[in-house]
Amino acid sequence: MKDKTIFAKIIDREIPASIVYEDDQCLAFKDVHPQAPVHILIVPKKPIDRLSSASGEDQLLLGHLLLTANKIAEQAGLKDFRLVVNSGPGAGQTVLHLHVHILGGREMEWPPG
Ligand code: DGP
Repeated sequence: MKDKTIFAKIIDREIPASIVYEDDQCLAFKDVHPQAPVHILIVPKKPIDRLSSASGEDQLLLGHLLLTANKIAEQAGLKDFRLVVNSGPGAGQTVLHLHVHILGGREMEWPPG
């Protein structure tokens, strides 16, 4: 069996996190290294390692993550916000458990680094 990622341990309450939302499919918590005044991660409870590993059977789950991001951003008081999904180490993914970053509370620049 593969080693549990840090996010799987947060989902299983083996390590603490500042949780802001939970339902049967996903958990959202504050990023420990915030890159903006609001920086929240949404992770599916299903352990998909990266976006490019998701398949057709994950279609509803992926839609759920985006609609949940809307809800969490609204709860956080964000009118405008950015979602980021890094898929793979070359794209900056450091934790190999699919997650969506919600960033907001400051002006965003483009292109991202
Ligand atoms: P990424 O680079 O896309 O894989 O983003 C991983 C994010 O996870 C990064 O912004 C920092 C955050 N992170 C890493 N370890 C922990 C942790 O133990 N707790 C929390 N809350 N966030 C973490």
